[in-house]
Parts: sequence; structure tokens; C-alpha cells
Amino acid sequence: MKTYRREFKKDFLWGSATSAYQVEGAAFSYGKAASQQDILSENSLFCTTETASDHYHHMEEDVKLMKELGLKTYRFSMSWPRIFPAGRGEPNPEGVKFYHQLIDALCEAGIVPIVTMYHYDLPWKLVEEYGGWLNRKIVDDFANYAAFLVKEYGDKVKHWITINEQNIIYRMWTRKNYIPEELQKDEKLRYQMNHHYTMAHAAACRAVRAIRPDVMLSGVPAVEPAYPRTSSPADCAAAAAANMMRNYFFIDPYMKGSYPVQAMNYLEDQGLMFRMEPGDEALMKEGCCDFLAVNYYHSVCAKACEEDAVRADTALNLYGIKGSATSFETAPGLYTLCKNPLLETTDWDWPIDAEGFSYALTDLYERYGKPMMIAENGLGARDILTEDGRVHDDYRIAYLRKHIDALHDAVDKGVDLFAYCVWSFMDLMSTSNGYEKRYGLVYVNREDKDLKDLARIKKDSYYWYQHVIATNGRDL
Ligand code: BGP
Repeated sequence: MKTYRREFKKDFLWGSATSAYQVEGAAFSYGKAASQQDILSENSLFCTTETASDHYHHMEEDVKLMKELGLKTYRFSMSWPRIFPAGRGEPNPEGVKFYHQLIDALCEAGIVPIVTMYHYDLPWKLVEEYGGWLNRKIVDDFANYAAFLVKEYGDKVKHWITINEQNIIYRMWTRKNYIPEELQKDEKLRYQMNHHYTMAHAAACRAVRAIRPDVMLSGVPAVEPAYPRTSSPADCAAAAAANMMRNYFFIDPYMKGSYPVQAMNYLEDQGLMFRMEPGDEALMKEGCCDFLAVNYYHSVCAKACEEDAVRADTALNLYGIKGSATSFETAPGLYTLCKNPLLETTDWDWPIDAEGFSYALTDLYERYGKPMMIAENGLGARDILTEDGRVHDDYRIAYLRKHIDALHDAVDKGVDLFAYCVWSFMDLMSTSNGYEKRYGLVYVNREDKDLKDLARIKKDSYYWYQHVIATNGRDL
């Protein structure tokens, strides 16, 4: 490990994270109505959201484990259809109460709650009523939901994240939203939907600030810094374009209240330009965030591509067989992503690149200059539960050690960082790969098709992270 001149802040918030539909279970009970993720998961190759990690029934036990771990913060999401089963109107008292109980248990344990308002689980009723995020009506419904949350919980929760990974929602739009088959090739609609998310974020910020100007607001992109495949000017331009279209296009609205001009000209030239309503530009300025939360898993590699290249998405590696992600994302005339020959990958073909973490954070801090937090960073892997009930996930410790060292490098360079959350606190339902791909510091004893006893078992990484927290990140 390098030695650094600057340390993590004394009150640095060492944390961990989850999301509602991936951990709670109780997907159709206690007053909660279906979300689009509950409906999409019915056709999942892996598991449904019905039980997930059953956090709804294990909440007190889970918070006790968080307290024992020494967590300073816990980032979780609230389920919109658990609060508003119909998307708006009468709130569900059991849902409202559940999140009060969770927040009270966290505060009792000295753990700062950081709440994500939306993590892919749109009320299914809004999809049925008007097509969900494909319809501009969603902007008012989301602002109403956000205002309710802050009115209800604003005395106890000071850090709010509006939307989880809007850039990944755009990129994997048919997995993060219910998109009718006949619309799934409509690239222009895809960007129009993304603009609805941008405006929903901005309208939520305006509504929340009218009620509680004291709370802190952010969005949370999954940042993936792009490197050029070679030092050729064409590949360097491709990497710059990939950073523009895949990162800044989604983060500038949160931090500058506007889209990058280059990106807008490209969409215009490609016939993909979305419709903006009168007043959108002014409203976007009200969506500027108080801090910047980012999720980081990996970097990407980009090379030049011809104007007449075919627009494409990166193929998903669904089964954790290395090298099975074959086709790569292509933006005609801008970039084609490719494998980085100098980086190892996970079984699901995600590059392992701790240096890219510091590279991304220093770049974003220079561009935006606001306090930052990491809402997600972790390693998805197959874990083995031994006969004597242990999980020796030294590979996860190695990943986290390198990434927390990179975080220290960013702090040493001057990034104003106030929190870091490991994804994930406990094993949960991977958005693309079920329970085969585990992220937790705590093992949850279930498989995709076998619920077993859902027991919680501390992995070796739990004990390792406990020490990291106790030494404020000095001893990795
Ligand atoms: C992010 C999401 C999380 C989590 C993580 C890992 O996109 O915010 O919900 O799922 O990625 O991705 P996956 O579960 O597909 O491995």
C-alpha cells in the first residue's frame, strides 16, 4: 500500500448498502403492491423478488449485525409501491411504519441512514395506467412521492438520493423498466425516457426543497471511466466521447443543471434527440445536487469506430462464465467498447480496476467540486459456505482492500469524500444474476431455487471490514 499525507476525515462514514426489491421480500404483503421489478422477476432465469433476503422479517437482526460490524452509515432504498401501492394517493400505513422502524433502529445503533428514493421498483399500477417512465406524467408522480418521503422522514434522514443509476437504467432499459416488446428497438424513445428521469429528479429536488431546504440531495450514477484501447488519437477521442456519453451526459444534469452540448449535438445528428418541454431547462437548474454520490464497479475500454457502425449494447454475461460477454456497446462514429487486455475480470466479465476508482473520483471532483460519497462498490462472486459455517472470501477482501486504498489515494489528492458504502451489506438478489452472484459481507443462506433457512452468516470480509472501520481506513 502507498503511504499518504492526508487521512480520511475523522467523522468519515464507513458504510454498506442494499436496495429494497433486492433484499426486503414481502413483495406482495403488508399492504405493498407490485413493482415493475416484481413483475419482471416472474420471468427471471434465477429467482423472484417474493422473498429475496427476507429483510422485511429479519430487519432487527440485520441492524444488530450492522451495529456489530461498526457501520457508521447504511444506504438503503424505500419501495415506492410499499409507500404508495397505487403510485400516489393513500399511503400504506404498514409500509410507512416499516421504514420508521428501520430508521429508528439505525439511529439507535448510531448508524446514519442514507435513503435512495428510487431503485428500479416503480409501482406496477403506474405502468398499467400510463406506461410508467415512458410517459412524462411520471415527473409529477415522482415529485409527489419524493415530497411525501421527506415530509414523513425528513426529521430523521438528512441525506437523500433521488434515483439509482439513471445511466444504467438507460443502458439496460428493458431490464430496469417494463418496456413493451414492440418498443424495445426504439432508440429515440429510450433517450426520451431518460429525459423523463432527468426531469423527475429535478422536479423532486424542487418539491423537496420547498418543504425541507435543510436536507442534502443527490442522484447516483454508476461511473465507468473509459480508457483508450491504444494511444492513437482516434482511440483517445473515442475514450473522451465514451466518457461524455456514458458519464457526463447523465451527471452534468445533476451537477450543472444542463446536458453537455457535444452530447446534444450528437443525438441531434443521430436523429435521437428527445423532446424537451418549455421550462425544462429552468427546472433542470433546480435539480442541481448538494453532493455527488457515485457507484463504482469497474472501468471500460474504448476504441474508434466508423460513422456507419451499427449501434449496439454490450451483451450481458448471465451465467458467470468468463469471456461470455461477446458483443460490446457501440455508438456509431463515436466509440466501440472492447475488452481491456491489461485488466483481470470477475466471472461475470466486469474488469477489476482499483486505480480506475481514484481516476474517476479525481476527475469528477475536478469537474464538479462538490462533496462526494460512494454509494456502492463491491465484488460479485460465487461464495462457498464451508461445513463449519464459514465463508473464506479472501478474493472479496483483496478487491475491497485495493479499492479502499484507491479511495485513500483520491482523498490524498484532494477529493472531499464523506462516505463509502460497500455493496452489499448482505447477500441479495443480483439485478442480473440472482443469488449465484453474491456481494454481501454477510452470507444469506438461500439459493435461487431453494430458500433454505435464510440464516445470516458473517463472512471473513465482515471481520476484515470491521477492523478497517475501527482504524478509520488506516489498516487494510
Ligand atoms: C448496480 C445496482 C445494484 C446492484 C449492483 C450490482 O447497478 O445499483 O442494485 O445490483 O449494480 O449489479 P448486479 O446485481 O447486476 O451484479
